[in-house]
Amino acid sequence: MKNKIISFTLLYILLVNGITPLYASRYPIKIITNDWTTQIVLSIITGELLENRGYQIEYINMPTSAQWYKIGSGTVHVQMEVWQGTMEEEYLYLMESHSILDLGNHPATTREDWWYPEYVEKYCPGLPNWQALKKCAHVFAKGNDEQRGLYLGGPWEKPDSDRIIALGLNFNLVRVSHGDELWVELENAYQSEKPIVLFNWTPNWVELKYKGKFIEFPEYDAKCEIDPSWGVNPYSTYDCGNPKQGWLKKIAWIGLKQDYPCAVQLIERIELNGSQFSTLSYWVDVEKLSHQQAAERWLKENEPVWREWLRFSCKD
Ligand code: TMO
Repeated sequence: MKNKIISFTLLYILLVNGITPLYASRYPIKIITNDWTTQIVLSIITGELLENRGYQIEYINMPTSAQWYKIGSGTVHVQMEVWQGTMEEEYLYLMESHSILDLGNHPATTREDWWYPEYVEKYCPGLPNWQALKKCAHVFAKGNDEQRGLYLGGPWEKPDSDRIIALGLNFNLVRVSHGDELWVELENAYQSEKPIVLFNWTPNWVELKYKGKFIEFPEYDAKCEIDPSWGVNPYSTYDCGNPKQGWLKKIAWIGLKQDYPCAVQLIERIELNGSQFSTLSYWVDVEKLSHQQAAERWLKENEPVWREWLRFSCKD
């Protein structure tokens, strides 16, 4: 009888605790997709390569604002594009709390900031210097407020309304909810040479199609965002631009390394340069390929590149 109880107990322990973890550890790797082109296409490329190595993957779509807590707690696992200009603060916070891994930088220099097509200089002499915006805010006005300019922002930026106030700009901020909406407005303005100033970044398709420039705000400094006394406005933070030579990196939830060290190694090996990023977005935003089609085209045209990424021995 005693033996029976023991063996039942053993069986129970085995079933509940012994066998389950074996399967539980083979969870799908969850890759975050956000709301701009290259991030989505690169996520699909990454997913295809992980599948090629035998992993199950899932794409989880969310805005960047919702991702930090989730990647820090392991609800989602991989983010292929973290941009310094808009996301450094959250990245540093998660690194300091030891909840994510830095899986390396892409070999690309990035910039994210206010941008305008070159013809706008006719309407606002003195650009790209930000001081010029003080004199010609009205040129960018839209709707019934004829004095205040309109700045069209993306869903990712730093507190731009703080920057507008800190620098004494007579501008309203309007944010789109998906990156694609910026390009609709840009195309419309471009067709009729209307003044426009909007959020843009590099690498991106825009530089392959249009001439234009970033506004030169006061030079970025980490202190600008935490120390009011720093910079042109001694009472305010955010009185500067974003970094001009920003990084672009990949991150993962810290637990992924323990569960799937080889998958982590593969993600470390995946990297694109600036012109590859621009090209991916050109295929989608100008040539109108779907994200999936762009990922497939890239894989087809760059087989030696990704074969090399896959060439390492490691098995999870
Ligand atoms: C993060 N982004 C490239 C859209 O600025």
